[in-house]
Amino acid sequence: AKLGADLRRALDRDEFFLVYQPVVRLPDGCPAGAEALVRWRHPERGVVPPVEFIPLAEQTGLIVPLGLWVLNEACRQAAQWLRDLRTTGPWKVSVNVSARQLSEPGFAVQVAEALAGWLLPADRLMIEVTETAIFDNETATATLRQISALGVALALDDFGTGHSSLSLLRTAPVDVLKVDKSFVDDLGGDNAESTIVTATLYIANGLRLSAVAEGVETPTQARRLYELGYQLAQGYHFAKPLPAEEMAALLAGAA
Ligand code: G
Ligand code: G
Ligand code: NA
Ligand code: MN
Repeated sequence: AKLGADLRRALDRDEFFLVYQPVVRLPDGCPAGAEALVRWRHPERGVVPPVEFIPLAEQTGLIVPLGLWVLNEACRQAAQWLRDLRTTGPWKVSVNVSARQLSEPGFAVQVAEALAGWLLPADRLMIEVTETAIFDNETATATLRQISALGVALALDDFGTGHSSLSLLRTAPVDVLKVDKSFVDDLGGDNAESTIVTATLYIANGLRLSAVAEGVETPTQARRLYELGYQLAQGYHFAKPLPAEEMAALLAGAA
């Protein structure tokens, strides 16, 4: 209960911040993007990980104002990188959005306002949603179509672990499949996970989508993914979520 009360005050007290995990191109290791991940600097507990407060924020509805803050902070940061770094690389910044936010009728307008307010070109932003967040949710799917029409990319996060992955590819404006870490963990050998990782890339290629392998922790996994034809990956093997300045340094060196 205490944590819930603290969480309600945390936005006003400016206790949240974002870290950024690079998405890298497997052939050359260059950053192709950065996933924004929220952190909470609690005055007594120190940094609280999102697994401890995102579910709470979802239950209480606080995820709506918190998510709006995350969206704006990520757009602000991306626009600043674009001005400061003068990189020509086609990197995007991605933001995780939960079901509750997508069900808010004004969400697509808030995305448009964030882009306009921070002068960020729409093609620099990606929204990450889980299959479960949009499954059987007409409002969410309609919202995603509006966001997609702005030119913002859409990634299906934790792909393969939610509801109805394949039928969503027919109805939702998806651009990127993010293959869940649980499949990448067990990559190698003659098992279901390897088949699923291979099949996901086949589907992505056939539908002209990008595929990102998530949670890559070892050089062996990275090599296997590359051999399978994966172009993009993310995980501790490449980099953990980084402070904004460290992410900026990586983007500055990107071709
Ligand atoms: O970052 P890890 O960094 O511990 O994130 C744990 C979980 O919290 C993941 O499922 C991630 O998608 C989710 N998460 C991290 N940041 C955000 C955010 O800004 N919004 C939402 N809705 N989820 C987030
Ligand atoms: O659900 P989502 O894919 O947004 O979750 C991202 C979460 O995964 C974050 O908590 C991030 O810190 C974590 N993460 C990213 N790469 C790795 C990795 O290689 N190993 C592990 N264990 N977690 C990772
Ligand atoms: Na994500
Ligand atoms: Mn994921």
